[in-house]
Amino acid sequence: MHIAMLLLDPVVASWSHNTVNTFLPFSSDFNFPSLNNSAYSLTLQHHEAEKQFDEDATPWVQQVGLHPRSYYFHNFLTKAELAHMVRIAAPKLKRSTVVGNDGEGVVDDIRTSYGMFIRRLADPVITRIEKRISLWTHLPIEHQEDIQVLRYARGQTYGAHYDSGDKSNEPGPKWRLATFLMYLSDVEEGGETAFPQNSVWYDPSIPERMGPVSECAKGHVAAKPKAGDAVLFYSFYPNLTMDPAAMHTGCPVVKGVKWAAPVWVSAGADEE
Ligand SMILES: O=C(O)CCC(=O)C(=O)O
Repeated sequence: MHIAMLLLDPVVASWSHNTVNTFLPFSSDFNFPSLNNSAYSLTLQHHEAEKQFDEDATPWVQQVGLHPRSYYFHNFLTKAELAHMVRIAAPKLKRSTVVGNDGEGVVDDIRTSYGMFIRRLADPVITRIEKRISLWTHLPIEHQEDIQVLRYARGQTYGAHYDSGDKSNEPGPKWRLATFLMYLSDVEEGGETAFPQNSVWYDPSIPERMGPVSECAKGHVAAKPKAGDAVLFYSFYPNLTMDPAAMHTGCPVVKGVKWAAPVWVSAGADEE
């Protein structure tokens, strides 16, 4: 019973940065019941993975939100990859915009960060990251928009918003199924990505294990920025209706600086 649950647990999986392995379910508590051969070898693999687990290096993923469906990727980027993105972005930052009524970018107080876009497939490092995002969202790389790199100084924020509308909405981007948001820095305080609209934790013990968060994130499903980690959430249910709980905010940075890199992934290929 216990081992069956372990083998089928879809919540936690690990991978390596350059190759994508078979899912290795990760759990710290099991003993060795009698098993058939294939289950036994998977158990041994799992045992090996567990011995080598390094909190600051081993990539693994956990579901954080039931609503919206959201997943936290620990150690998604290597230090070299995140430094590469910051190096490209730093000299090119401009005040971030939102999509206006005519589809053009407009400056708005709801979004006070600075940012820029890195062209898709810009170089081998960017391509490798985009391929990894494609593998983990299970959505084709052509459906990704350019990676955006954002820098938030103290007090800067992105107020509560949806990344996508559907056909029933007025102007603005549509059919962005998923957002994959990479964190390129730690933040001393604040800067969480929080879901303030009736979000529900996957497991009610997660917030306590996550530790203190700023006022803006309290009481909501939230992800705390950590350099190299990422959060993935889906703005639509599998039946293609919008998930109201996908409303999210980049909480104000209280202390430190936040670097983040969102990628929007749409239902269709990006035409740019
Ligand atoms: O910075 C964040 O945590 C959120 C960013 C965001 O909401 C966005 O770029 O759509």
